[in-house]
Amino acid sequence: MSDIIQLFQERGQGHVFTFFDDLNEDEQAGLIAQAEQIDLDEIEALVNDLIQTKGEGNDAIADELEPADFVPLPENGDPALWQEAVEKGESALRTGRVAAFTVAGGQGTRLGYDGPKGKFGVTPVLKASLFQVFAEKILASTRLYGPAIPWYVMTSIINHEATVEYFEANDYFGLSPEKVLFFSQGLMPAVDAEGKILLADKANIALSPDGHGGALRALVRSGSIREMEANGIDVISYFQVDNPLVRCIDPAFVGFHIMTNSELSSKMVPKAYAEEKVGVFCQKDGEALVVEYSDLPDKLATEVDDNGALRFRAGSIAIHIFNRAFVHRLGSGKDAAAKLPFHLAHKKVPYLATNGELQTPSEPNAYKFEMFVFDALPFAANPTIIETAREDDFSPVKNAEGIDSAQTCRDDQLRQFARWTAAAGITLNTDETGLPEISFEVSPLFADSADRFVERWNGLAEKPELTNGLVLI
Ligand code: UD2
Repeated sequence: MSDIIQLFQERGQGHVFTFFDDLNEDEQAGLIAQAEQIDLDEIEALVNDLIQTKGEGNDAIADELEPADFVPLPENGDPALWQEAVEKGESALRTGRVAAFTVAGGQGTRLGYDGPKGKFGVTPVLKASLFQVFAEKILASTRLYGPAIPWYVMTSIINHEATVEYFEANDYFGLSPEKVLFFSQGLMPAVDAEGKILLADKANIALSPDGHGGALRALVRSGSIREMEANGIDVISYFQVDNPLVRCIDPAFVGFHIMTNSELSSKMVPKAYAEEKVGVFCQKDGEALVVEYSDLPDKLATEVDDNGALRFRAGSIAIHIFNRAFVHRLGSGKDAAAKLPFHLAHKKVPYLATNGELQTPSEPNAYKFEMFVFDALPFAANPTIIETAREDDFSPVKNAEGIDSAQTCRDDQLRQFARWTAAAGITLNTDETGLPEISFEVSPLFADSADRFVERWNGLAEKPELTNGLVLI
């Protein structure tokens, strides 16, 4: 008997191999390979700590939380400091210290889109995909600053092949193929209430991605961190696949990160309303942390300060900069004191019962384990949080309809384009929210900021008429 089967039996997980003898050789090898990826000590500890002691803990935290400090926008703070940050950031970009990094391993269930979420078309006219928008923004920054900016894309077993094929089929959207680097994140098994690992079918364990926090381990395991070190990269600009408004490479943000000698920097926007589904930057015993919206007690989420503003208003929009050595420290697992915790999600997971029948539960029957990348914050030296303008950095596509949908994101892009044309002296007809009457598009390759738009527009020998369907490339 294979050692791994024996180990699983000794640890009370032998049922994973119930149908082993029914499998062909390839399937057997596949199942063994899946089992070998699972750290049974880790699963056992998680079952004990999270499932069997569920419901304890969290509330006590409420009294100890304070809002986190952040650097306000130049108009609310210190314009000279921001200017200094831009200069420092640009200099880091010119010397090739910066990489872009996208987490794209999620399932995108809420959007109801089949396939890698990054393929979803988001721009108003061309319906260019999320991946294309990011690629063009990175290309635009590369053209501006010189050295090609490498772009690391984290996928998962669910979408790795389809993602790579999509880039190949589209010539990497103008980027050098060797500068676009894909790696797959880790997986965790789903378990039942007793901690038994579930089978998806006779030959497969019910595995799912280990959360975006798995990015830190995966960056190390894939060799990406070593590669960055060899290439003199120490600044990792992190963003999620769902937000086409993000400034993938933002010199001011890079500059603040470097100036403060930060191991992990983050952007915040003031929350639009108390229930907004974003984590909140807080402080506890002098340490910065993000409290996820579902964990923030209502009392704190709705509390207002003397000016009537939400007291805990620093919303996390999942835009960060990591220091490379910091990722190495956390992702290698060598520093036992600096480990991302797992969070528990109670879900409906179809599974194969030991009698060989496939069960499709109508109620949550299983637990999944996920790490959140922002849980790295308390471990970081000199964490820096800067304010950003929501309209210039954040409009995610999460839902098929309503809030944070393709429609709201398209409108936010149009509002941004209309602000840019206004900066160049062309006033479009808009509604009271700034949404123009016409639908048009500015490719990041034409301009990716108001200033650059003005510069490019003024430089055009023949200026096109801004009409419905116009695309500026
Ligand atoms: C996330 C944040 C929330 C806020 C919001 C902003 C969490 C738990 N919450 O909410 O505080 O910042 O974003 O938009 O993160 N992903 C992977 N692998 C995984 C799981 C997710 O790559 O195993 C990626 C996924 O592809 C996406 C991103 O992580 O790019 C966000 O995941 P989500 O949709 O689960 O996060 P959400 O919207 O609940």
